[in-house]
Amino acid sequence: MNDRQPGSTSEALFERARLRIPGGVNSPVRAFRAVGGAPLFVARGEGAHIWDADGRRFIDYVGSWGPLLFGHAHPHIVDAVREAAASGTSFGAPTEREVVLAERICALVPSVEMVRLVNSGTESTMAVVRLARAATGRPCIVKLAGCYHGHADSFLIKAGSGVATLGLPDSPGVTPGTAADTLVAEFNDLAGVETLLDAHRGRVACIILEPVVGNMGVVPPSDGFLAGLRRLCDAHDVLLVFDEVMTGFRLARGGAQELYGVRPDLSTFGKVIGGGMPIGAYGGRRDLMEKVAPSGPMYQAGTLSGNPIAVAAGLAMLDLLDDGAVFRNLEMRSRALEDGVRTHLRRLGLDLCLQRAGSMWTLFFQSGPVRDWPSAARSDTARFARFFRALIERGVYLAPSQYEACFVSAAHDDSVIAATVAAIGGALEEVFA
Ligand code: KE4
Repeated sequence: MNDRQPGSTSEALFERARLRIPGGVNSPVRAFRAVGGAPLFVARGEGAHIWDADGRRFIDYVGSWGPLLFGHAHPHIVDAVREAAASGTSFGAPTEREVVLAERICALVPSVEMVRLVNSGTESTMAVVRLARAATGRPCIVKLAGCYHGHADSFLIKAGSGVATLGLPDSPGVTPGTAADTLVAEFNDLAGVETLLDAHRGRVACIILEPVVGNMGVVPPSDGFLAGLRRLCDAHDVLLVFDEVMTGFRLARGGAQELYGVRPDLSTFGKVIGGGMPIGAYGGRRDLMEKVAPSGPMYQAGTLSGNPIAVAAGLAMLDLLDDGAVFRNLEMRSRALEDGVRTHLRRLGLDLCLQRAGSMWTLFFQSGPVRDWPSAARSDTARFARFFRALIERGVYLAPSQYEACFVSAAHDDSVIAATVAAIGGALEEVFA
């Protein structure tokens, strides 16, 4: 039965959706609460573009929040999905493709000696902190404010009042007991992390962070920060976990850890390695990963882990990464976008803060720099919302929140970048008129 009503517009679909789906969406950020108005319902995507249910075309900088490094509906990925699906959608048994994907991930990311596939970024981060606790026998984890690691209870935590105080729940349903085992420090604050580790000596299993933050807007690590965390972890016998769900295979073939030359003990991945299909992965040192069931006692499981279609899409994506020119072109196009926006900012005399890490970028509506959550939170989110809507009117679809990353894909060619820069110039004129 195809109960899709022809000619449904985003507005009509949103009306129906809100009756049956909380907030009308299957993930909160999609609801446009941070920017106002009704969300776009997407009908299809191709390359750098999406079309909404009203038939409008947009240049897309969400890209499914990071997976689509080569744009929408890349033929190599679509063909791989079709071929895999024709042989069965799931077996609940090991397949050759999973072995190949594990081998290719380990070949691309030297710190990963073994890897376990799961079905989302949240699953990967949830599992990796359980592994860190199992391996160290310590209860606490340290997260950094502004970093997002998915919706597992241990991560929906805000900082307690002082350094020594324990975390507090940041969502109803998260218990104080759970929150107590999560400690919160500031990104780019090495002294603060050290103070926290000293205050909780012998109780911290790991520090988990986005090595380049995408989830408070793009915030790169300051010089020496990641290497400093490595040294602190070694000194305190704490595991260093890089959450590369967003940065993995995007900032470089080997992710942020390749770019910055810092080797974590464990890493998490997702997004790019699924080519847009549901996937996640965690991996790292062999001595740690061998503690994961069934080779070790730490339990983690999943009906659809290693799903043949998701793995086929991921392998097709990694095939495309073999092209040596991919990252050079991504950097060239992303820099052209940055240079074009900066030209408009100078022309209009606007003191806004554009931050970029490779193909991830955010225009913060403040003078910046944005180094951590407290500085990010000083952004003028109301004016960002007007900017977002002005760009929608000009056919450009940014991430619908000031505190998100926008993504350039290999499909964003020179003409798409030029059109984006022109639209941003017009939107800035409108918003600051
Ligand atoms: P998922 O469970 O959403 O697949 O992944 C969680 C996650 C973990 N770690 C990092 C660094 C992430 O960026 C994410 C998910 N990213 C968000 C984008 N800000 C997903 C978008 C959404 O929640 O709808």
